[in-house]
Amino acid sequence: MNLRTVTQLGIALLTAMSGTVWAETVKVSLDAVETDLIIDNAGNKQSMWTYSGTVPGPVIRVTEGDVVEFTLHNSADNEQSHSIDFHAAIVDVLDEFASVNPGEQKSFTFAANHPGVFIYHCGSDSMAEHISRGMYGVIIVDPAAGYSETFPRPDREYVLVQGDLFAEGTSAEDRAMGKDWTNALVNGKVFHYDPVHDSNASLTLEAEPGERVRIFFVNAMINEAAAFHPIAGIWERVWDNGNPKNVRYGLQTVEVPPAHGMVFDLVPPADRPTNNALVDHRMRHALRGAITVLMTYEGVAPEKGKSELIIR
Ligand SMILES: [Cu+2]
Repeated sequence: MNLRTVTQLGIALLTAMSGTVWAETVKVSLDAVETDLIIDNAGNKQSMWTYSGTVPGPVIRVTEGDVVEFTLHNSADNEQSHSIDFHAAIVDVLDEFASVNPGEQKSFTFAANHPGVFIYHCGSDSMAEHISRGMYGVIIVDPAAGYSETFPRPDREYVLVQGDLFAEGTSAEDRAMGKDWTNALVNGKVFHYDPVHDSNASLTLEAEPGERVRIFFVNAMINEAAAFHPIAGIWERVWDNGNPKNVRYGLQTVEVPPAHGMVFDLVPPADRPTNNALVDHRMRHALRGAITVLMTYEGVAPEKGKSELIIR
């Protein structure tokens, strides 16, 4: 073994040891649940179709290189066939993403080889109806390389998923064509985190002044892009699709197309408490629910925007 080989072996070992990230097999299972859900801060309900009973469905978080062993259960109590389309997977639409009849289940595996923030959604007929009734969620694939100078570690993380609300009973065809659209949902509710525009709202996003706040934003609307802007702020960095290689700096408004996700960092001033309104600047969406307040102040509970509390 010559010196060069030893050096290469040493570098390889160091790389392996410092990476501290090892590919894992992650088991994930979701249930298709057709149920009535509260869709605003006043407690109004609507008939929704969901993954595991919430809109959006559970946040799935894996690391680049992991293998996801996935199972979708479709309860015999349901009336509809359902399916799942993971945008983080490279598979066969006619195989892995095929519909599952009520009373049946389907399992498949995929390797999460691309880092970023991806939507998952139902692809069963009519896809427009299944998505706009709530069958969508987020899978975050953290980069295997971890944090770096261009992809710094955030102090808080929040997931925001924007979706549609149509009038109860709107047909699949009308949904697809945008008829009887009533509201924009943020994490399943109208003005979910906006006590300014909705006196029934009790939640906001919170951080300490000067903290780096990372927003995993996914647009689950079926027809329209979201023009994401932090009122009274500037996106310090934005990563298209959430991939650390796709970094951009100092942006004001970023268009996020339907069924796409991006990662947005905001670093509010450190010397004073401030408020931002994270808004879809398309006024039709903003005024119908797509405004989220981020408050910064001293003394925010340390667990907010961490681990399980990146969505609530
Ligand atoms: Cu479905």
